[in-house]
Amino acid sequence: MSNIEQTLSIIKPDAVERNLQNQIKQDFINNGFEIIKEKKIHISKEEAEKFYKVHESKPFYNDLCNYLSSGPIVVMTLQRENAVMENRKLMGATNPVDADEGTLRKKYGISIDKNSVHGSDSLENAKIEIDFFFNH
Ligand code: IDP
Ligand code: MG
Repeated sequence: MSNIEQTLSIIKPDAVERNLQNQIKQDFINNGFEIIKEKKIHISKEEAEKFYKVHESKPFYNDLCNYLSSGPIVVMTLQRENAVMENRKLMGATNPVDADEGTLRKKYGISIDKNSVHGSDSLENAKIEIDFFFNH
């Protein structure tokens, strides 16, 4: 039984700055993801605050929003079987020092804030996040 899903992926400023986007896109393709939509953008602090609203109460919220709006990012809609969970597995743990060997955050992440990639954490949030970047 197939369960094709779409999820939202962001290549964060630290990775775009190091020109890693093609390598990371190839990692997605090698792991069975199809890149359905893609755009390179530079969002404002206000947009970052909206995107990360779930983290509003966290002590790192302000830094996080400054960071995501600090430079260009690449946002993508990725599609494959169980895309949400498979992307989370491919990304690895939030903190690169805890991420398993071979995961994107292990390979490319610099620190917990500069961890190179974002991925939706549920199918429900994937729909909201895809809508946020691609449907208005
Ligand atoms: P996730 O990106 O693995 O889903 P979340 O808990 O949703 O992790 O946090 C969103 C982002 O906020 C993380 O990717 C990371 O960059 C940043 N972040 C999370 N926890 C901390 C922290 O304790 N200090 C600084 N930044 C953090
Ligand atoms: Mg998250």
